[in-house]
Parts: sequence; structure tokens; C-alpha cells
Amino acid sequence: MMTIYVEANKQQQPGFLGWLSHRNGFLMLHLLSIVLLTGLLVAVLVQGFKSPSSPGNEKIYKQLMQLKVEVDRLCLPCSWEWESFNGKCYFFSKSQRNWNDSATACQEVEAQLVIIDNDEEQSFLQQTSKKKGHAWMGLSDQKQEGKWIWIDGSPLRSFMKYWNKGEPNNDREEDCAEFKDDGWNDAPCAVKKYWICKKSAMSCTRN
Ligand code: 2F8
Ligand code: CA
Repeated sequence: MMTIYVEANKQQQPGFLGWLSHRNGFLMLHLLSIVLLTGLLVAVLVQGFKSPSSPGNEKIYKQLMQLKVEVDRLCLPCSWEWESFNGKCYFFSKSQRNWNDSATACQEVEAQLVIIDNDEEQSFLQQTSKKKGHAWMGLSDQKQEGKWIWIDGSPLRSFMKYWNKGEPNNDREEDCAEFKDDGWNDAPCAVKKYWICKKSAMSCTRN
């Protein structure tokens, strides 16, 4: 019975025209209308972006420009989980590492174990690490005992005032500097502590 039905069908609708039955034709028309409408919509949008000449387009254009201003304002100067301060970004670690591994961790995120440039920055970092825990900074005298240099090779200069009272005391070989309580302490570089990375903030003034 089945074979007879198929054969009969073949005879009634031969080749391509057979395939284009009433149902398929309807589907084709439906698809065609979607394609045409999409084309029309794209053409209208392209025209709208090209020239805000007609009043309707002008309104859409103004709204788009306003939207752009607002999106630009959302620009974050620092990545997620970094803190912004005076044009720089700071990462306060949540885990602990020795001094060398802390320096490497900062390099891996295109930053540097923090170097302090001014009193305001020192105050911000000291207060924050007082809340978060003792943290390594990019300062050590590993190369020459008593000669404190920043991780970029620059000398300590005027910041000696930030050592805690009686520090640096090199107690049982302490060659790396940390933020501790209200000032700095020298501690053994192999001890695991939190660390702070610093990098420049991203500019948000693009057009
Ligand atoms: O009292 C200051 C003294 O405190 C600790 O030693 C008991 C510190 N040691 C470590 O952080 C490992 C010293 O560096 C510090 O001088
Ligand atoms: Ca010390």
C-alpha cells in the first residue's frame, strides 16, 4: 500500500515544481518577506547614521550621541578588583607570598610591586594595608645590606621618615620592606605576606 502511495505522489508532482507545493511556496514567501524587511531596516539605520538630516533621524542621532557620552562616562580607570587613587591603580592581594614571588605576581599582571612616589600615596597605602593586613612593597636591601632601593633600581631618598620606630633593624636578616601598622618594617624576604601592585590607570578621555 505504501509503495503505491509514493508512486502516485511522484506522478502528481514531478521535479522542482512538485517540490514547490502550496505549503513550501508559503514558507518561501514568508522567508522572502523577512529578508526584505531586514534589508529595509538596515538601510534605514545606515541612512540614519550617515546624516541626521530629517527630524526623526536627528532625534535618533541625538539619543545615540547621548548614549555614547553616558557609556564613555562608565569607563573604569582600573580593572575589576583594583583600586583607583590619583591616576594609579593598586591591587591589594588576598593571598600571601614571599617578596620575590610577590614581585613576580605583579609583573604577571603588567604592574610592579608598589613604589611610593609621594606622601599622599604613602598615607593611602598605609591606611589600606592597616585594614587588609601587612603587605610587601617594592623596596629591599637584598643587594647590599643597609642600602635600600626600590624595585626599579631608584634609591629610597627622603622616605626614611616612614620606618616604624627602631626600624629597619635587620632582625635575624631582614631585607624586604612591608607596610606594618602605622609605618614600614623590614622583614625576612622569605616570609609570606600580602602584597600590593601598582600600575597606571587607563585614560577615559577618548572620543
Ligand atoms: O618589634 C618589631 C619587630 O617585630 C617582629 O619581630 C618580633 C618583626 N619580625 C617579623 O615580621 C618576622 C621584626 O621585623 C620587627 O622589627
Ligand atoms: Ca624589622
